[in-house]
Amino acid sequence: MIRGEARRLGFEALGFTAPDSIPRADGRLRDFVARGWHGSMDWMAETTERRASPSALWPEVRSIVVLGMNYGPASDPRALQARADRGAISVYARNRDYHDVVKGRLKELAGKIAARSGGDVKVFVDTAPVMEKPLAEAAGLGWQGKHTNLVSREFGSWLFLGVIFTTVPLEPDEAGTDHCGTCRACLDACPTDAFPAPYRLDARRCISYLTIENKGPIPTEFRAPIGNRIYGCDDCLAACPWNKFASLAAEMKLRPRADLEEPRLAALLDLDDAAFRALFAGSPVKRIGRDRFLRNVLVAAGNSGDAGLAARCRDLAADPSPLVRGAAVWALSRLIPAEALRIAAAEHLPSERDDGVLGEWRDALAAASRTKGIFS
Ligand code: B12
Ligand code: SF4
Ligand code: SF4
Repeated sequence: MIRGEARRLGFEALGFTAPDSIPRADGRLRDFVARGWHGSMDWMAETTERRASPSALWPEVRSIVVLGMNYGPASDPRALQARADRGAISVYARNRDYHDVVKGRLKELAGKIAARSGGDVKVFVDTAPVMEKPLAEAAGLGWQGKHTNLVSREFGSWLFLGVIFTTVPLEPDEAGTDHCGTCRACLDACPTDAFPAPYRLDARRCISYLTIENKGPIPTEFRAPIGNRIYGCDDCLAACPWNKFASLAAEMKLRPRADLEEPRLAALLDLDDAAFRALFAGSPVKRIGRDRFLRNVLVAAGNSGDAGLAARCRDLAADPSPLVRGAAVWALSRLIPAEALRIAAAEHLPSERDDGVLGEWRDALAAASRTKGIFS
């Protein structure tokens, strides 16, 4: 019944596992947090015990159903990186928020399980303290590849995961086995060198973390490697050879919206709060808010080499948000000659407050004088 209903609801992958099936996750999660690789995601450190053990989260749980929904793209998302005037939004965020899509279906399936068995159920997708990837491996959906995400022989890197905990006893499936072999394509593909070792990720260096979770300025060392990625990153996922078996997302809500496939940076730089909310209504991008999004777009503008974007960057150097102003200064410093930067500084610096943006100006002017020799 569960397999049939799951398929009907659009879950292409499904497996069953037991609550004690991920004994190594606890030590590995603790090690990840102890090294500080979670960065500012404090919720990971605060929930370690419950996160690593389903029974600590819910002592009554007897079985875990893990589900996967395919969001495969039509083509390699990395192709967009060649178009510097466009912003690259990662595949998962080009239409409706998967949390809403997957959670609604999980609730429906869980309701059927509860009605049929009389047992209790709880559903989770992404935001709860549950380690979805090791559970998915234990339930036989695939294996955690060297890029740390779940790889499926049928869907490659492109599965969203969702989980149902239940008090109902259900026979576990066999765990997935590792098929990475000697491949290291994902490790070599990472633009910011975020893998300290195979199967291990330092989130602080990952573009997904830097552009989505990180609330402050993007550290300078990562701005150039970010290129035109303005929300998340797909490079390690897209590099995986197992994607040759992947297929296009069947769920229409997970196929890209035409206007989010290759949006123009010039148009995105014009977004005010109301326009941002309207453009990203129902999208996961909305979660980071206009200021963080504009910070990302400005980094891409700085990497574009397009001096035509400089006028808008100059306006944004006077934006009410210090996060936006700081990123605008960096973008300007990459788009206009040193002399013009000095003139812009003379215009903006007198009204600048000491909230980090002065430092951005100082660094930008110092870099300009070094590379272009105007102050020497
Ligand atoms: C925190 C988080 C992030 C963080 C940290 C990512 C990470 N790898 O930990 C950031 C913001 C960087 C992130 C980015 C992304 N995320 Co995310 N994220 C999560 C979240 C909420 C928790 C993950 C977690 O527990 N991390 C803690 C670490 C310790 O756990 P782990 O990754 O499983 O680590 C394992 C390995 O390191 C391994 N390991 C450690 N040491 C060793 C040693 C050896 C020898 C071996 C073999 C293994 C090994 O064991 C660990 C435990 O299993 C999950 C949802 C959830 N609740 O599970 C989504 C989730 C993992 N994210 C997801 C997605 C789609 C992404 C992005 C692709 C989004 C994007 N396009 O930008 C990127 C991918 C980046 C990447 N390469 O991982 C999906 C992945 C689906 C899948 N098929 O796997 C999830 C499951 C959400 C969902 N419900 O679909 N994410
Ligand atoms: S998502 Fe991008 S930045 Fe993050 S680990 Fe993968 S390739 Fe590196
Ligand atoms: S790219 Fe290669 S190493 Fe990375 S997850 Fe895929 S098969 Fe494994």
